[in-house]
Amino acid sequence: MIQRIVSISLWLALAVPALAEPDVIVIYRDNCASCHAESRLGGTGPALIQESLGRMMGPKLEAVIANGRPATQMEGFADILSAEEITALAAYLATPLDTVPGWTADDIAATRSFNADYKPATAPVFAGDPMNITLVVETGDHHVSVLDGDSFEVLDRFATPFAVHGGPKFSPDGRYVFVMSRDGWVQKYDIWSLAEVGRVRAGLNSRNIAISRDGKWLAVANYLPRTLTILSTEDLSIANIRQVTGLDGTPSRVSAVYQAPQRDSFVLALKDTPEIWEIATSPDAGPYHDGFVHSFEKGMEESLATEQGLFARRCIKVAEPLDDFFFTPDYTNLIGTNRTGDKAVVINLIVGREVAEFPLPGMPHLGSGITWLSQGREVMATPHLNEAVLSVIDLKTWKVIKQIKTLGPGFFLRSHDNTPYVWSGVFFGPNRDKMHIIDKDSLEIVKTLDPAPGKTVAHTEFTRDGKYALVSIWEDDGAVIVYDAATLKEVRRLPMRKPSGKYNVWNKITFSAGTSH
Ligand code: DHE
Repeated sequence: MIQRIVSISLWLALAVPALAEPDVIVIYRDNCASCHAESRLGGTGPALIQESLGRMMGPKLEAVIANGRPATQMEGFADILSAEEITALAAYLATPLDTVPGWTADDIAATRSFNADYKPATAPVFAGDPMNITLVVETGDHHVSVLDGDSFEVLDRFATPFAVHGGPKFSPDGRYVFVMSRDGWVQKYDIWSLAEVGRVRAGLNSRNIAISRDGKWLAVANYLPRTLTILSTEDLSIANIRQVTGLDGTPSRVSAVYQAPQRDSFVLALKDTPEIWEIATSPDAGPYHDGFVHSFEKGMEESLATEQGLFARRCIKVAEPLDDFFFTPDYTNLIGTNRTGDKAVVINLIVGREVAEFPLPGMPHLGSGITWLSQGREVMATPHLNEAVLSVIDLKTWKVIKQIKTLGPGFFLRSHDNTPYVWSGVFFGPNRDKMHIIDKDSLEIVKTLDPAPGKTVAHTEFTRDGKYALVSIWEDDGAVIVYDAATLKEVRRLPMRKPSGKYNVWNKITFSAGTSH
């Protein structure tokens, strides 16, 4: 009898395909879960469920698993998994979850927690200039270092939620900062007191945050669920949850949300529907001109609004979804691209429609764009994730006036009013250890720094006065290098765990032209 059971089991084992569901789940757990979470609801990487993957199913998904995804942390698995395993994994990811949890106002509220030891200071607890604090996001061990911008002393180092992405946002007075992680947590930190205030999970898979001009509201752009969550900055309570559904009824992911300070609004880049949304952060938002599709819905979500017109939505129709934005310094015009497209579209926010377009192939990364005056004309520059160039665009004529050839595709750009240079790192390829220094007038590379051969050198931030430039060695045993921004000589090297972005309070709250917002 026992022998018969063994033979049947053996037969079953041979008859069952090599990749039964439990095997695929093990492959998923071993290779994918550390970034995308065991639940598939996303962590450092996006949620791997039908709702998030959208059209990226079947062979497209297999190609991404095999070869990785340019410009992201997604590496290829072709050397680790067999073709059969990759196919099975893609099929597994296409299967719906038994239940996709919603993320309701109650769910969000249940995650809100506060630091019991927090005591708000009445003045900064450190001697340095609170406006010259620079935060360093250390993704190596999910911490933020609070750097004194004059002495470069680390005043505090606090733990953040898992996988912070995008720039932290400062309150207009520079006292508080809000940090967001890809899995939707928002953390509030008091710089004066050097202490966390509290945190809340505003989404399951989130993109970035924006703070309103008056500092009262914080918007969280979500991929999952398809919502924009607006929190009160005061106590992280929910002020509004906006379901993001296009005019044709298509639910859409929010690629990013931006503050348009002069307009008193949030502007949303939508990934799945050809619309741009503007959400009023004051009853006096605008200006607007006639001729746009404009709706002030008074649905259930709006019932939480405390003032008439607050959080009202304006919807601008565009020809195709635009998921990456850059704003002119006066926030009158928005330049948008579709990552898969080859042109940029200029949308005037007053009239609410397209006013120009120009060719811009090679996956420009407009979110990193910066502006400056070059020989009297206002220009913006953007790196490209797919091409070894920086495009420089005249903001009056909307013409690409120069493509500066670099040693590889870049990701971030930075400058400062008090420096004649733009700092542009090579982020991809064999030269990712190089940092180009570009003259703002001649638009030529005048020097290429190579401070840590073989290591990724990326992302620059300036001190408040523009005297020093801080550059990351983007490695787990990395560092922030402090350069004299005039002589381009290294003056300090501060050890850090995979430092990514760095954010100076003054440069951020004054919307310095040299920094992306
Ligand atoms: Fe980012 C900012 C989108 C991948 C590090 N990134 C932003 C912003 C957007 C964006 C819209 C501006 C938001 C803000 O600051 O409020 N990033 C995207 C993508 O669509 C992309 C290509 C794919 C993705 O997976 O989301 C992407 N980004 C990455 C990375 O792989 C990086 C290098 C590492 C990481 O942490 O994920 C990365 N992104 C950053 C950083 C900023 C950022 C450090 C803030 C830059 C700044 O100076 O303000």
